Amino acid sequence: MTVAAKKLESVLRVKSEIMRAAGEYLRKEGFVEILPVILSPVTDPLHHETYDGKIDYYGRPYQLTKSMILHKQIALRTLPRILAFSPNVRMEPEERAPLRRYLAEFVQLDLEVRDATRDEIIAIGEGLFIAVVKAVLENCAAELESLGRKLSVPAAPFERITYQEAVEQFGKHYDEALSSSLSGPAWLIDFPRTVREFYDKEDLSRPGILLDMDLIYPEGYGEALSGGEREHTLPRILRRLEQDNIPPERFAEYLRVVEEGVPASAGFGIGIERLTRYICGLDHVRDARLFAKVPGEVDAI
Ligand code: ASN
Repeated sequence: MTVAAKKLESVLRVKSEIMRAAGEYLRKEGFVEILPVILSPVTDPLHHETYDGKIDYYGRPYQLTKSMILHKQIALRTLPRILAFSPNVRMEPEERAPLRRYLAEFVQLDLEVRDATRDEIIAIGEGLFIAVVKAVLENCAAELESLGRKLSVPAAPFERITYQEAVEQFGKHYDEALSSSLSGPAWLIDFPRTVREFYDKEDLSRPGILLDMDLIYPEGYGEALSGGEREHTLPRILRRLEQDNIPPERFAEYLRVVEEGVPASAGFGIGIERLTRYICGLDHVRDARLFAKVPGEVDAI
């Protein structure tokens, strides 16, 4: 076995443990795992441009899932707490490749909780992260050793920084500088409406500010997850679509269900390859999975 193959084996064993431990932690917290959606007439519009994965089916455009956010809200009509290991296809432009944390195909552990607040979902995120790090330290000591990775268990609650503070301190492209400045994972909260998608809930007592968050890894590894409380009423969602210049017809199927009623909720999605990259201390997210597709590269299998 080559050194590279041996390294990949260690990474994939750690990744398998991450997924096992995350599922176990969430099940103990009352979550039920649902199967992911791959194909739908609606998906996350995202705030940044990607090439659309469109498939024509009986003359109707279906899209490959960019994130399961809209389906998570709908699933909460049936179950109060859900998780899914959700494959996402985001055909990012080549300019993102140098950031070393984008893949055109990746998996996020997506979860959503009926009637939850952002504080409640942040506490679940901290518990999940700590449980995963502990499990890897306990069950993958040999793999971490062979990867030369030293990890410590962070203490909750994690530090919180507002978007405005991050921009004041590190500028608009705060990402890498903020992450490099941290000694442990930290929450970035209160994004402005103009930089996020329509489904993150606006704090009506602070118009223009959202009740959402990212988790940022330390050591320059950048963004770990995104989530927040959700807009769930038809008038609010229509208003947000209008503010984002998105024609409501684009989300007709979703809006029909919203009109029938979807519950208030909060949740997040944490990228499994990025989490594996951080835990294993890998230079590039491509080293955190088999069959990695880096934006701009066309020869991947
Ligand atoms: N999964 C994220 C969320 O729950 C959405 C995303 O990935 N864009 O908010």
